[in-house]
Amino acid sequence: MQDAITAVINAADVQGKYLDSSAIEKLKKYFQTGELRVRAAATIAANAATIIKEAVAKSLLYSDITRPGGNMYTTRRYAACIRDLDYYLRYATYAMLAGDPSILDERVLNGLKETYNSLGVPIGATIQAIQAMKEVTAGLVGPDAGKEMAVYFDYICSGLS
Ligand SMILES: CCC1=C(C)/C(=C/C2=NC(=C\c3[nH]c(/C=C4\NC(=O)[C@H](C)[C@H]4CC)c(C)c3CCC(=O)O)/C(CCC(=O)O)=C2C)NC1=O
Repeated sequence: MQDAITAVINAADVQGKYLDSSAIEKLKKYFQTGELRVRAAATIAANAATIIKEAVAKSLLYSDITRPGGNMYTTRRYAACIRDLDYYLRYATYAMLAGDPSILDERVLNGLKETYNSLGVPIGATIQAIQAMKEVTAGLVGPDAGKEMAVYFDYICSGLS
């Protein structure tokens, strides 16, 4: 896993150089938004179950997916879906704190699309649910932190599509 600081340092180290002005600018931006990130992470942690519930209500409930024949039908599959959304929310929050998406590649997206395809989990509907989590989260943490979280929700969606 990488974060905004190690990303900048590793890039400089590869060239054997001190940080240039664009690297310094990246670090400045990261430190300036530090408190915002920590506050958002605390709010998300305290409201995770609500975020997921509202996102599911907005995107998946009462659709064909939750009816017989749908991939969320049966309690076991419904629970697996909710659990997956909880993974996405938690890992997006980690990535937002780190200011870097590498943890998503390593722990979430690696092999995920293949798993979904082999189990018949609908990727379009999953993306809709993640987009709904993005909206609900932004409503809760405010526009600035919401924008920051959006980067990582979108990263998961493009990794799935
Ligand atoms: C931390 C990283 C990580 C991820 C991301 C992960 C995902 C993941 N989701 C799975 C299943 C699943 N995922 C879903 C999800 C959904 N079905 C829908 O219709 C909805 C659109 C959607 C929810 C938004 C469902 C229903 C299953 C069970 C499918 C089945 O067994 O038939 C499986 C197969 C094994 C299992 O059932 O546990 C994995 C590996 N596991 C991990 O360890």
